[in-house]
Amino acid sequence: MRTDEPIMTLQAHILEQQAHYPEAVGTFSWILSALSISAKVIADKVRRARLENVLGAVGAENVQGEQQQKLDVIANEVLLRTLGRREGVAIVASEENEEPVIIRNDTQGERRYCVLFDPLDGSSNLDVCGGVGTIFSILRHDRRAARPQDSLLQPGSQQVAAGYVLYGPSTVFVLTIGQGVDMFVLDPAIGAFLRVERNIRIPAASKSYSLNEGNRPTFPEGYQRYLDWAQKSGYSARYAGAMVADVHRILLKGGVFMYPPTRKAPDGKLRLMYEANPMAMIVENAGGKALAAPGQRILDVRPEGIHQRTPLILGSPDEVDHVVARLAEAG
Ligand code: AHM
Ligand code: MG
Repeated sequence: MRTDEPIMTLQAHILEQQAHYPEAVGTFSWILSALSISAKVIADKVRRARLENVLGAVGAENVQGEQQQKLDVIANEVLLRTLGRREGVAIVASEENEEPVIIRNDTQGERRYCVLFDPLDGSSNLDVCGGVGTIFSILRHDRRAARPQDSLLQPGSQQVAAGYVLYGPSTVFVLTIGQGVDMFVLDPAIGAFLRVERNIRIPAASKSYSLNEGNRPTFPEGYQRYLDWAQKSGYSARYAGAMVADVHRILLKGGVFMYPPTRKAPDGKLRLMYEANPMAMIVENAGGKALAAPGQRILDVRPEGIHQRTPLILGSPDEVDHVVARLAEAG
């Protein structure tokens, strides 16, 4: 944190942002404050997981057919309980729940929002004390939608805010509301997130790529060409196996993150609504690029289902361009 700037909490930052919108009545700010409380509770649970014996799988699979970790379930409940009580929330959708939770669907009254989240991304890292995160996306609730849940099916370009929380050596909250990207760190001594950086700009280039190279034999040819090119060009590989940790590194240091289509996951593994859209909004608002394929911006993808998956290429603009050039060569 710079010592020549006033100390600014996340709460104060949200109020400062709200002041730019004279018509705002604070509903949206309440939702962000619920997310900040959830982040503090989840950070505490993650830190105490080994002590309280809540590591490992619950033995059930989530809607995606993946093993649920005990902490996936706990983090999901924390978010549902915190957000479910907030006035301005119409619908909550979680990667861990098959159906969205409709909280309110009145046709009148104040403006309401939909909140989508991945409660604990990269949760298989928990057992080894690796970084994990929460990712969220906020959309305006569309009261005209035929069914309330159809209101969720908006392209990422319609998000009003997006962010993530990284539970690492410190707890970091990265938020974009419309334009800039700002970063906060939890000060455990006072229980508040403090602003440490404003208007983050992603480096335009950095010789670093991040993807699960174990899947290389079944990547489309363009990705193989890219890896050949990058390795000949002196690139480093960095992969935490938790998207929040990988994207956070790229936001600050540059590089490119990819989850390409594979034989096992022909549409890629990552979820459009809970992972790709919020991360794409953050990266674009920091000056980076986020694509599903050459010429296909993530934020323009029209969702057909809330759990749909997408390939993802995201990061420093020059580095994304290098990947796109190799994909285009391969046709
Ligand atoms: P999750 O939401 O079930 O935790 O899965 C998403 C995670 C991402 O954080 C990470 O980038 C990716 O899965 C890693 O997948 P893989 O193990 O196939 O490399
Ligand atoms: Mg995830």
